[in-house]
Amino acid sequence: MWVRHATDIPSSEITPESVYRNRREFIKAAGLLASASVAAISGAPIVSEAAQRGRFDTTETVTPYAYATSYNNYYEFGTDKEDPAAYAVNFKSKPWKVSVEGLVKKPAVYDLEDLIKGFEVEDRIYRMRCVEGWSIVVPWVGFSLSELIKRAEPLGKAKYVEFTTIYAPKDMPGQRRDVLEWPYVEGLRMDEAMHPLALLCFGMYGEALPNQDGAPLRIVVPWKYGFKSAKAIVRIRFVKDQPTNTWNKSSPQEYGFYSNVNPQVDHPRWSQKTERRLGEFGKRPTLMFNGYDQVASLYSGMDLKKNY
Ligand SMILES: Nc1nc2c(c(=O)[nH]1)N[C@H]1C(S)=C(S)[C@@H](COP(=O)(O)O)O[C@H]1N2
Ligand SMILES: [Mo]
Repeated sequence: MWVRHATDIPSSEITPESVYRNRREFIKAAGLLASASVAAISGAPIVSEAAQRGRFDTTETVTPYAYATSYNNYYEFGTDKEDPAAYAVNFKSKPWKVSVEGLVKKPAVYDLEDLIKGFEVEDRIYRMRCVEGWSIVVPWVGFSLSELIKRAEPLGKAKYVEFTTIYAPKDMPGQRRDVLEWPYVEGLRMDEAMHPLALLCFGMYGEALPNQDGAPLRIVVPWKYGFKSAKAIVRIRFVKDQPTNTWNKSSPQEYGFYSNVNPQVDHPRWSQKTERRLGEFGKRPTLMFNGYDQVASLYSGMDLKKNY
């Protein structure tokens, strides 16, 4: 076991920043994850939580662990928000293989441990906003997807990266129903995937990812609607043409390929102007690119109403 399992934590436990930071230090000290670049080392003087936040971190209040792990979207385990926590409990996320393939110089099938070995792991406190109008702030654990992509050495012809979730209908009750086409597929344009904010993620709150949040490996693309952040990834494929993502296939008028958070483009069935942060009352305005303005240049010259 390379990190303590999140399921060992009582769901009532609220995880303030100081606690999960300390846990991350513990994980590092135990050599269970590759050493991280986070400046703080165990025994360092106590600094304010805000001061510990890194350049990618939002300064907003972190959503309590219990909310982020009990209100989920993960249709492989059912369509209700409570289903993933209830039905993913026994999902086997180990051993886990990931295939890096397609238009790359170095295709390979990795054991998850080898896929992430040698990279500098960070906590990244990101907002994530679901197209349904709720949002969370979570300290994810991982590293920039761009690091992995560089190691794979994509060919010039590779214009997009496609992510595929495991197909395991025996273990994923939702895959025995045709609510979506399985397996779940997502994709990013190469420059989006190379943006340092795009995170290859295998933990949250200093722990391994709980099953309901996509164990053992997912992506987190914080400027896009949550469905772009595919869970339980087994295949990363470099391709020439824009991949057809599952939600686009299911309902093309509602879900595009880009799916950048955009309060000016309403979903056909609901407004995108405001959102509710899990654990809070009331609504807050939704921000363009979910507040991640640094990605705007990726889309200069593009009509983001057409390319929703
Ligand atoms: N494989 C897979 N990945 C998925 C989904 C899914 O149904 N299957 N749902 C997506 C949606 S709609 C959202 S909002 C986020 C939710 O992530 P969370 O449950 O960790 O908050 O996961 C995304 N990734
Ligand atoms: Mo979502």
